[in-house]
Amino acid sequence: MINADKIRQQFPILFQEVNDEPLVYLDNAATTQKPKAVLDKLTYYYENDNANVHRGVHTLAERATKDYEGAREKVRAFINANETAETLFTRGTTTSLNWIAKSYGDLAVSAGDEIVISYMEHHSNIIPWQQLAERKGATLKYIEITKEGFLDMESAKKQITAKTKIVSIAHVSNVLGVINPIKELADLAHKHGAVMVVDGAQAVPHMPVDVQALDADFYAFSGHKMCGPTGIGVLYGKRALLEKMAPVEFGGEMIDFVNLYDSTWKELPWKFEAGTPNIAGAIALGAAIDFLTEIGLEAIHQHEAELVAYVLPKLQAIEGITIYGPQNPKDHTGVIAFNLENLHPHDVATALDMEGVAVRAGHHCAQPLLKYLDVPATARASFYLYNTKADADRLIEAILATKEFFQHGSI
Ligand code: C6P
Repeated sequence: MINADKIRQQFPILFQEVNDEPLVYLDNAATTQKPKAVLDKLTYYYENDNANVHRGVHTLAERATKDYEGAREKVRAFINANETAETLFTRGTTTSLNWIAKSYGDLAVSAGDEIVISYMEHHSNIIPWQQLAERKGATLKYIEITKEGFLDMESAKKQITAKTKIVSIAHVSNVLGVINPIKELADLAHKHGAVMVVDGAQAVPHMPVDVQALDADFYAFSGHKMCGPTGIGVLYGKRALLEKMAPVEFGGEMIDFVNLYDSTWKELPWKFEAGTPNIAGAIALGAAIDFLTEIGLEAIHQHEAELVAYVLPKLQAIEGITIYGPQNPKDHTGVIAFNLENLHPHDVATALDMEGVAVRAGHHCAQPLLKYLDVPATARASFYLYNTKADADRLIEAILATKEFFQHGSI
């Protein structure tokens, strides 16, 4: 059990008023807030250790390099990668997925091959594959979603065939709030000789993830959704695949020898990390990992499950509400997309903001999914470890007040 009231004390940003109301931050799927430990780490680094990594022999450069590579080891341990060579620092999930599609995609996909994704993917896990399919003359195929909001495994079995070279699926949907059966999908992909790519943006911050147990070939996630800074993320890849792949970017840091007309690359993981990396971001991500690990990912997962078990029935009881994804709290993560009858989600989000409650409204960068659900946009509340049942109550009260306002013109 975690004590969210105590944990939230470590997040200074949460203690402010928005529109004269205490802030309730429920937009964690977009980005999470940062604890003091992460903010302090950033300041400490810039005040004490700032230097470029891997090149200098002076003391600051050595300290920066030690902490940057130390952060990589923290990432490795956090997702249980086999070795640090398999954990590359990127700008975030989007960059990680683009690197896979460009580097592995160009290597492994030819005309007539198939790439399989699903209708519940984020644009970052759609467009790189569309581009790859176009470059190579390959076909992009979609796994269906069941009426209940789960990935349809019968459809997966039909779509993944001997022609499939890549399967790429979100571990957790940023709209439907479902956890997808990655190990089962990986087994299916491997049976047909395809690789399994996982978009872990909404999973790694919220539950224990073991890339080896999942047998994922590639796994992508972002630091800013797990209490770390923006501009830093991770691409995990199995060594055997990364070894074969060409770097996506070229320049300083990633080279071994540069001749006039050709060059050789450093070994993994550095061959992919061209230019000065986001050193402070990586080190602060390491601090975020320490912070989350100390609380415990299983405990965080349980806490969010408890919040969902508390808030989902209360939401479901609101007249005229539609909640997307599975209706049983035990099948739903802390990402809850909803609409109120006759109200535009942007109006709902604006009205909730007037009550101090921050939620997202829009297509959530998942336009094909919203089209599939036949809805132009939704509101979305998303919970994290510092949210409490009191926050859930404020959400419910604000939704009821919003309904009242739009029906009768006053709150
Ligand atoms: N989803 C949301 O509000 P980046 O922007 O690279 O850190 O993450 C992209 C991304 C990829 N996959 C999934 C499942 C995601 O949810 C996201 C980011 C945010 O839902 C911002 S659009």
